[in-house]
Amino acid sequence: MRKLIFVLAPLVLTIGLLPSAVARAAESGSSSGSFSVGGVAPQVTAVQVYSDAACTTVASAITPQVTYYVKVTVSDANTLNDIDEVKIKTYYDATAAHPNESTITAGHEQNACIFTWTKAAPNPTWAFNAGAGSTWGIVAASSVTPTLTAQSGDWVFAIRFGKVATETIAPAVWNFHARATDHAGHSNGLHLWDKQVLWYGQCQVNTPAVNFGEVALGSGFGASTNKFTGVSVTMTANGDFSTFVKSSATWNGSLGNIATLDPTGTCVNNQEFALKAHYEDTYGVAVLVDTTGVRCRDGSQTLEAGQTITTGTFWLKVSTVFPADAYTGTITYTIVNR
Ligand SMILES: [Ca+2]
Ligand SMILES: [Ca+2]
Repeated sequence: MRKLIFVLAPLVLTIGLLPSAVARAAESGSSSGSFSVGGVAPQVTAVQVYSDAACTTVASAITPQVTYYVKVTVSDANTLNDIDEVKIKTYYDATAAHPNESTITAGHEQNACIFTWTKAAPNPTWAFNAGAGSTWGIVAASSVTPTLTAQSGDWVFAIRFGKVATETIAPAVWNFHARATDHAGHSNGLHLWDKQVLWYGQCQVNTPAVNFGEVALGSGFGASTNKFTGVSVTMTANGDFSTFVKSSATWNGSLGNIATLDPTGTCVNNQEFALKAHYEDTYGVAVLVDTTGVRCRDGSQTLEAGQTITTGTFWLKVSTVFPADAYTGTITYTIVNR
């Protein structure tokens, strides 16, 4: 009897396991698999300024108001979808000391601009900060965002320097810096040194007509004779400049007569006239106007608002013989690099 008991015990155990085995075969099962990767910093591997949209011609000198293309090559092992912001700083460096970009915290119309691409749905945004400067620009339609599913690609910023971005005179330079920042706040940047900015100037005449009225034959020059004052001119420049003034060689009468400018100011011949000009209504130092341009005022770098002179003055002299007529011509101001 003791033997039987010994054998039965394993049998009972076996039977007892069977219902459990049948139930397990009817189930579907799954387990979750998972792993994580850390956010890694992007890398800015190249930054350069080009004069063409295809980014084939490197620009070493920049003319304000002309569009240039800054290409920034970025890689991120988390793919470019991880990039939240790409920022370009460009800044004036009077001594080519190459200060770190971290010293540039704000834009300034003469000395710095910060261009920013920001990831956004449905489209990214392109913006610039030049302080009070409004003539700087970024052309969103000409700027390029790379394929964001890629691991690396090129951002192209189509930018314009402002009108008064300081002209570089050696040793001065302009520097660039590009920085990419990802979603985790990791960032990386790269400097680009020693670009030039060329002279830029603009002269706007705010007084549409200089009308001396009816003048006596043979009259002028004199401090109070045939005088027109209050001419307003606004000059905007990113460096030293001179303003020149000139006249058309002939002024045409409404009846078909011709008046001819005499740049010597003597007006000894019939139908000659002459002009003197001074920007501050000081007759004693007024200059004789010619047809090619005489220098009438020097200035230096302005803000974007420009320097407005409202005291421009002209004096007219006419010869003693003139057909009665109303003569009109053109007085032109030009601004040049000084
Ligand atoms: Ca990343
Ligand atoms: Ca100069």
